[in-house]
Amino acid sequence: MLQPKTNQDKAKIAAGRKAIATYFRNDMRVGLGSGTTSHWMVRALGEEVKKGLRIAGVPTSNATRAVAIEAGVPLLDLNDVTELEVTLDGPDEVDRQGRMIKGGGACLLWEKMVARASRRMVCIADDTKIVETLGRFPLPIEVIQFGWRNTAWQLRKLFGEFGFAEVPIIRRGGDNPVITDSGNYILDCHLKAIGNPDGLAPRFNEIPGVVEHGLFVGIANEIVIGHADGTADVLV
Ligand code: ABF
Repeated sequence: MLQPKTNQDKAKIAAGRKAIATYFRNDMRVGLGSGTTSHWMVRALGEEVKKGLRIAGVPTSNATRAVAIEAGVPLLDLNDVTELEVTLDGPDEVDRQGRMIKGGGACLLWEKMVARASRRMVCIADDTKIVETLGRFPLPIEVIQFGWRNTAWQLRKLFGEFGFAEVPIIRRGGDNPVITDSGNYILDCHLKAIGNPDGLAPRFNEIPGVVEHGLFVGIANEIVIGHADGTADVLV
């Protein structure tokens, strides 16, 4: 039995349960997102598996793998599937066009790979995550460790083209840089308001040291927004 502690937990659980009921069917191969919203969804999915739902999932982080194992959700390796039916994953922010900032949990690379390997990607979120304009949440960018300060300089020049005077900040856990599941660093970029996410997103590919970025544009097909009263809405 799920035991939410806060209203935000209740809203996250409502979104996950609605998404499971709406999109998951027997014998599907699914993507399991990272972060607390997704981890509540995985626990709820474990309850459905115990009731007989036949499903298997690809975790988008080592943390999600551990939650899925504890919940009794069968797991798949991304190397063993060419396509997943649907991925459920949570954002740090999502706008009404379904564009997201993700990466607050430093899992954006595997999340974007699994989302891209899926026929459908559904954003699951509590109602505090909806924004009119992306950017209030710092944009995470995953970079290789080699030359990361130069990569940060290249990013600063790119941001200048979009009118930002932003200096990327390496994410630390205590004194040391955070290391992602793939062994990379995360640079956080406090852009505050990203007026043209569709124009900015492809430009990161010009910088060799950038592995992946946290702008998920053109990826989510639907958004499921949960509320503390246990209800949830599907926004297409
Ligand atoms: C991960 O979890 C990240 O991509 C995203 O930043 C974060 C969302 O966390 P939560 O669901 O805890 O708000 O998916």
